[in-house]
Amino acid sequence: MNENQQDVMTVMINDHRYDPEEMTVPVNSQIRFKNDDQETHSVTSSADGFDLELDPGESESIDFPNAGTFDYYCRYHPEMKGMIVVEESQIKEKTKTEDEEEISEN
Ligand SMILES: [Cu+2]
Repeated sequence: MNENQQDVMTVMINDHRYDPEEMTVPVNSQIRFKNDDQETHSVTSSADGFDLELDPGESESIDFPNAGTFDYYCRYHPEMKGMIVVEESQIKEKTKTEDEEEISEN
């Protein structure tokens, strides 16, 4: 078996709940949503535009290339709510510019 090089975290859907309901991941994470319930659920975010529909036993993944807070819910059961918090990773990428000069107070 070839394990993923990337950390893949999983949100399980079971008993009309996302588990965990809140997950914090670094930028560029991929999160897998797996429906372990007996009926169809969705993973829908109106703000960020993702919308997975998962039949029982199905799973799909979403990439999170940008930092932010992403609320989502289930279209079929609006009481089902979850949140993904994507944080800047500690490792700076090479896109950082040098115009961040320190401003000293007088
Ligand atoms: Cu649902």
